[in-house]
Amino acid sequence: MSQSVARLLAESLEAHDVDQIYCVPGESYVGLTSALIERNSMRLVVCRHEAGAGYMAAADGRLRDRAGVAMVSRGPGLSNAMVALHSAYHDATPLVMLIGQVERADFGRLALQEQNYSRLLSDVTKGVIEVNEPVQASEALARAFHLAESGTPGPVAVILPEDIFDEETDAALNPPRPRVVAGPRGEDLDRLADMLARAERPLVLVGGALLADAVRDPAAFADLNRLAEEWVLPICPTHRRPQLFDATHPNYGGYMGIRVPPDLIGEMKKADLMVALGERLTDTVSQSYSFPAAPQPQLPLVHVWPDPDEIGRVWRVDLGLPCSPYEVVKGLLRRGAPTGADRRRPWIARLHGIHRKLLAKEWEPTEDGVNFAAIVCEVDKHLAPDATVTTDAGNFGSFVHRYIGFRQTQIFLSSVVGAMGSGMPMAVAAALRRPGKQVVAFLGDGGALMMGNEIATACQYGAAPIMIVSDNRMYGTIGMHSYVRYPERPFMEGTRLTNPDFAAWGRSFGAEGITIRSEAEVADGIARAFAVRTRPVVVHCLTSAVQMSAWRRYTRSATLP
Ligand SMILES: Cc1ncc(C[n+]2csc(CCOP(=O)(O)OP(=O)(O)O)c2C)c(N)n1
Repeated sequence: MSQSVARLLAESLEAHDVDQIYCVPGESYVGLTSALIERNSMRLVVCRHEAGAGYMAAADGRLRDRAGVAMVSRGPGLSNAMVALHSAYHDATPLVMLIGQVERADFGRLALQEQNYSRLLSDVTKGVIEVNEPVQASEALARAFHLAESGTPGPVAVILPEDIFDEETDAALNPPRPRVVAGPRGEDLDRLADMLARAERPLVLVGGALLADAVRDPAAFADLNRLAEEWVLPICPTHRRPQLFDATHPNYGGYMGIRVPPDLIGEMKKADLMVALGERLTDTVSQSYSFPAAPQPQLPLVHVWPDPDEIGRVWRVDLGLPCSPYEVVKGLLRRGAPTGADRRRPWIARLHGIHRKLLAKEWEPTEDGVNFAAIVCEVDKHLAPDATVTTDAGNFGSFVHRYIGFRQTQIFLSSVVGAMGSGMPMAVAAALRRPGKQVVAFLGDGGALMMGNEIATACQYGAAPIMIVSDNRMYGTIGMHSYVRYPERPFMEGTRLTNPDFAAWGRSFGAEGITIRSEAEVADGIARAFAVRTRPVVVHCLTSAVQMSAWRRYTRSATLP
C-alpha cells in the first residue's frame, strides 16, 4: 500500500518505541512535523534552543538506554545543536537527530541554509545517513537506531530533504533491528578471573557502559554488589557516573573522577591491577593520562568495553574484552570467588576510609558569600532515594561530587565531557520522563544563562525540576585555572559576570523563586524549594568566589582582587 514518506517515517519511529521527540520547529521538515501531529502517537516537546533539544534527547537516551530523538532544522538549527552532538559523541550516548535539508533539486547550489552534513558532522556523529530515495526512508531510520545503540553508542544524523515528505512510496516498514549483545570469550574470562585471584590490590573502575547495562537490566546493580562482596573488590565509579555504586557501601573504593584528591589517588596508585569495567577511559578518568599512564600503563590493565576498536586505541592493555560489562560480571559470578580473597580487606578498608573522610560534611564558612558546600549538603538531606540529580559544567559541580553520597537507586545525569548548558535541559528531560519524582539541577551562574531558558519548556509541559544556581559572579572554573597557572597575573577580568536576580528571573517564567544570601538562610530556603512540587523552582544562591571549588580556596587574601 502506498503512503507518504512522512507517514512511513512516523510509523517507523513508533516501531522503534519512540514516544517523545525534542525539537525546535523548522520549515525544512514541516512535512514530518505535521504528519506526526496528525498521528498524535508521540509527544513533540518544543524547546527553546536546538542544543537544549539535543541535550534533552541525550538525557532521554541515557534514561532508557535507547536512542533519544531530536528534530532540528537545517543550517542554523543544526549549527545550534552541534554542542549536544559533540557531548553525546564523547559521552557514548545513543541519540538520533533528524535534520532538515534543502530540496533535492537544489543540492550543491548553496541554497538557503544548505550545509554539507557529511563534512560538517564527521567528527561529532557515528554516521550521517541521507534519505534521498523515498524507498529507503524506513530502512534509513532502522539503520540509524541500530548504529546509535550498538558498539560504542553515539549520535547518528538522519538528513531529510524538504521535498521528500509528501512523496508516495510503497516501501514496507523496516522493523527495529534486534539489539546485539556480545559476551566475553570463556578463555578471556578465565584469564581475568585468574588475574583477579592473584591480585593483592586490584582496582575496579565502573563506567557508562555498565550503567547502560543496568538501565536495561537493573539486576546488574545487585550482581555488581555481589561480585564486589564475594570477590572482595574495591569498586570505583568513574567521572560523572557516581550512582554506579552506593557511596556508603564498604567496598566503595573512591570516586575516580576529575583530579582525584592527593590522599586518595596516592593510595589508588598502590594498586597492582586495574580493571576498567564498562569505562571507556578518558583523560578525566585517567588523571590526564597518568593513571593508567598512556600509552604504556604502569600496572596490568584490563579493559572491558563493548567495542574492540576502543580497546587498545590509547592504552596498551594486557587483556581486552570487547563485550557487555554486565556479561563479564555474570561470567565471574558463575566461576565463583577465588579462595583467599579476604586478604584484600585491609586494602579496601584503606581506600574506603579515605573516601569516607572526603565525603564528610565539613567545610569552612566564607565571608564573600555562602560556601556552596552548605547548600549541597542541605540538598542531600532532602534527596529522595529515587531522585535525579543533574549538573552543568563548572566548579560548583565539585561540591556535588564531594558531598552527595549517591546511591544506585538515584540517577545522575550530566555532560560527561563537560559541555556547559547541559544541566538544565537534562533536568527537564528527566522531569518529563519521571513525573512526580524529584529532579534537582545544579548550575553555575554561567551555565544558568547559557541554557537556563529551557525552564520555559519545563513550565510549558508541566515539569517541575529544582534549579540550584551558584551565583559566584564569575565563570569560576576558568578563573581558578587562570589563577593556578599564572598566580601572579590578574585572573578575574576575563571571567567576571554581572548577573540578574535569578529568583525574579525564575518567577517571570512562572517558577517559584527563592534567594539564599547567607548560611543562616540555607536550611529554610532549601526546605521551601523541596516543598514546591507542582512547578519549577529557581534557588538563587549568592555563593563565595573565594571558595573556588570543593577542594580549593583562593588564598592570597580573604577577598578576590
Ligand atoms: C559550552 C562551553 N563553553 C565553555 C566551556 C569552558 N568552561 C568550563 S567551566 C566554565 C565556567 C563555568 O562557570 P559557571 O557556570 O559560572 O560555574 P563556576 O565554574 O563558576 O562554578 C567554562 C566557561 C565549556 N565547558 N562549555
